[in-house]
Amino acid sequence: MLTIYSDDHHLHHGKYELIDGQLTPCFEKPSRADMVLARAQKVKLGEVAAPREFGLAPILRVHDEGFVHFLKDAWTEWQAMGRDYDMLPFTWPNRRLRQTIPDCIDGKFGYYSFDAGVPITAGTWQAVSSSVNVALTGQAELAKGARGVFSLCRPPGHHAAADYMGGYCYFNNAAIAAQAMLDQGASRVAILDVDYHHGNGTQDIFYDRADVLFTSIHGDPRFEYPFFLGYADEKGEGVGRGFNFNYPLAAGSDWSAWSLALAAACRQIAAYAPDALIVSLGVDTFKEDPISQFKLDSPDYLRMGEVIGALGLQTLFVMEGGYAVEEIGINAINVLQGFDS
Ligand code: SP5
Ligand code: ZN
Repeated sequence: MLTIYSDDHHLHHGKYELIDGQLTPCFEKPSRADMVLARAQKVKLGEVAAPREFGLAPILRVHDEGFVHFLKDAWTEWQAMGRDYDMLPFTWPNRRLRQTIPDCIDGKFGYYSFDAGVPITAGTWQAVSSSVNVALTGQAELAKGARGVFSLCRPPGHHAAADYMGGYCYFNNAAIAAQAMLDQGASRVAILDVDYHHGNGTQDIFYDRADVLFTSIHGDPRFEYPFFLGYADEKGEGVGRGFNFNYPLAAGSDWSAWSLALAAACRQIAAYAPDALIVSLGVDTFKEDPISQFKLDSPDYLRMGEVIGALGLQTLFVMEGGYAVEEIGINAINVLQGFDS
């Protein structure tokens, strides 16, 4: 399988996130993508290619213009305040607060985010732009006829909605790739989100649409981040009703429980008969993941890939989460090897 990868992700390396009440070194760090790339090369998964440059147009098909420009200019504005350390947001427009865009950088950051898991550094804009290009280059290769392509995106994207970032995610790489497929003539695209966390951003972007089916298997939001979306009764709205399916699972779920949800999601995807499938590939379902509570083991990822491959669809894999850095390469690449087998 062809892998699309850019070294630009190294330019994004936040220092801290807020976890368990403490400023903690970021779990979302450059070594994650390095380990996945190293594994792809070690097992000779296939050619590794650099992304092409797509510019802002495909991003603006999904994301709000004010949001995009905030992200583009944020570091410059921050530095103009005399600050040379990482940006983090700390106030959000909660219920009964004004949904207004303040003038100052701290206010704007709160408006355009939903948590403190999105540090912005000097290189964040370049890294998140390249991550989108990695997804779009994979999409272009799929359009040329490839059966499966791996977009080794970093930073990840599935928590980012049209006008807010959060959960280590800035631009929604998978959603931008899905929209590009539709813009190039596809009628229907299915997204299967296997990351441990609910893909709230992707769900939100396509919630009122029937041309993208969104399915997600994740830790039940009653106990797990992102807490405020991802419940089983979220089925879509308007013409999108019936095109959104969530499978929230209990803490401690292993392959036996997880694979039942995968089988159900695959039945829905098959019935939808999409032109292509996008897999939001997070491997934070792993039993030793430091921030997660599922119990998948490394061989389970081979089986995951086999089940996805049995759908017989052209498939773009877009890297999302996974924080057990030692095993992230084995687990992610196992999915792709299972798919190819
Ligand atoms: C892309 C992705 O996987 N984003 C995940 C963002 C999760 N952020 C909140 C993490 C909360 C972890 N709480 C458990 C701490 C264990 N001591
Ligand atoms: Zn995750």
